[in-house]
Amino acid sequence: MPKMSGIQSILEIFKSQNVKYIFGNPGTSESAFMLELEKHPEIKYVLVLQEGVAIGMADSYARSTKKSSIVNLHIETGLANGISLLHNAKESRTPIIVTAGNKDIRELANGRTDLSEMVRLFTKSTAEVTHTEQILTSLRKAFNESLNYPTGPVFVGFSANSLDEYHQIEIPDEVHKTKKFQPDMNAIQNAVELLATATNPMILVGDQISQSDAIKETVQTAEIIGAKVFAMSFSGVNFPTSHPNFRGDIKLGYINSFKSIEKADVILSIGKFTDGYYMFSKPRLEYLNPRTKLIHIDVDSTSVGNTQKTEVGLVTDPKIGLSILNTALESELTKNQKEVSKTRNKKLLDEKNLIEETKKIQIKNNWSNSPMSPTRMMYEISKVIPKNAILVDDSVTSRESIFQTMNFDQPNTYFSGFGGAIGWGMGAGLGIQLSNPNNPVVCIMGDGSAMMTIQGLWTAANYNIPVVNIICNNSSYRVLKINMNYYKNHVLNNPSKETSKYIGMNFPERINFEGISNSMGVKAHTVSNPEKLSSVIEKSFDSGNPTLIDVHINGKI
Ligand SMILES: Cc1ncc(C[n+]2csc(CCOP(=O)(O)OP(=O)(O)O)c2C)c(N)n1
Ligand SMILES: [Mg+2]
Repeated sequence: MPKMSGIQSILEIFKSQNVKYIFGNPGTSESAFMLELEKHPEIKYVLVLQEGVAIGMADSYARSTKKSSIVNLHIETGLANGISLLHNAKESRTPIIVTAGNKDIRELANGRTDLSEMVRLFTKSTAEVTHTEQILTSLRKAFNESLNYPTGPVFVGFSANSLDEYHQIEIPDEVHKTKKFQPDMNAIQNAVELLATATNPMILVGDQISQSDAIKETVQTAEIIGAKVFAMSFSGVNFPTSHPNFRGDIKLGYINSFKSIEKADVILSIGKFTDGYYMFSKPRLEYLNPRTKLIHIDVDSTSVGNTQKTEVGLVTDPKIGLSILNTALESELTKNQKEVSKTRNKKLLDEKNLIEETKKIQIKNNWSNSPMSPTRMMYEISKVIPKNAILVDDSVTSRESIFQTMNFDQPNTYFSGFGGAIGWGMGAGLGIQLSNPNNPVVCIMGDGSAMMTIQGLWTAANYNIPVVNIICNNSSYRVLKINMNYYKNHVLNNPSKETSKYIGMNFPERINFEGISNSMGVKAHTVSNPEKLSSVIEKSFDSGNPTLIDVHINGKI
């Protein structure tokens, strides 16, 4: 067994796991990391100037490659800056391994912070290596736990002594995703019985579908049972948006979402039951109509049958579980039941055609608004976005217009953040571009969100990561205004004519993104005339360099 220092073995383990990038921002406690990295040209250190950018990059990189990504932050101070977006990674089950240096364990009583304790709430598991001999098992555990179901971020801290002291270590083989589990066949039978006799079945799709590559299986289920499909989350492509059965997003806990699903007699929910959107008092704790029977599929036994009344719980990988369910449905549905499903599918197709017509009318109605409407902005983008482009979406209230003008039918063509912390997009665009070097990447962000991690532009420029960044500049935190109105009208039940003053939700002057971007080395353009937008986008893609387009749009609510 070779003898090496702690930090030597950490980087040898990273190498054995085929780690290509470390996203980070160093401090003095990471000196050992930075020095040892000099001997590892196969691992590229990507410097960010704000920790949120590193987490955003690692989040999208891991989701796109379906492998654990590595972040290295500086002790408690750098870690604290990363925690906001680490919350998103925890919510979206992203396999990130966050590492940090810590003080020597002998300083336990001399002001050494318990980093594990600090990040516990935002990770799947945490560990602090206090002795060199703990490195192998702690990192093996980190790769395994981050990558195996339910996937998620983990933290490993390293005391200074553990990095410098020597030990004997056998470098491990690469860790692979191993635990894909089959469903309980009795539960499958119960699900088949419920779905076969349902008169108004619906499906709620969640992000575990894109994570498990289960789009095809979900589409099959929807078609076999003739179900309307809603996305309770859509941070990856969980269902083809142009499919006749797909009806877009719902936000569980909100009145309109309840109205969309209250008539379902059976709901098949796939992935984590998505909550967290509703932030007011008087929440609806049960999302479904009490008469609706719920079948819930997820990879996490603690999420199935958890807060919601559940008729059938299926703890399984959705790809495997749905494929078994589909075979059973195909063989057990009667001829008559199949006919009924077909009729429902036909009705859903007619409805979808009408919806598509309405979308076209809405685009026309918003055509010549000044300032430009978000709908016109997205229409102009849709005209010129390359066929093989990947769209990274952190556009907040402009998202609706993205889905009004574009479809996402193929896996890995669309990514958005999930979990609520703004600032995800700026790093996420870079992470998607690094993991997909041959695809054009366009990253659409709200002005508020972009400003949270605007330092990402420096990283784009310095590593020449050619993302086309597009800002929805509405000079406001528009979503907060919409939510303020909801609060007044539906929570306080006080729909007075007098509008709120929206304190803390307006930027009196439009932020000068062109100036900020140019100052960090990313060539930028400001566009307020919609006629000019598509040609600026085309030129940006053609440049092969990172660019920023600041689009001045209407923030009216
Ligand atoms: C880190 C963090 N700080 C604050 C918030 C509260 N917040 C949620 S959305 C939002 C504004 C988003 O504005 P913008 O990106 O401009 O999108 P718009 O609503 O204008 O479409 C804010 C401040 C948050 N979610 N996360
Ligand atoms: Mg805004």
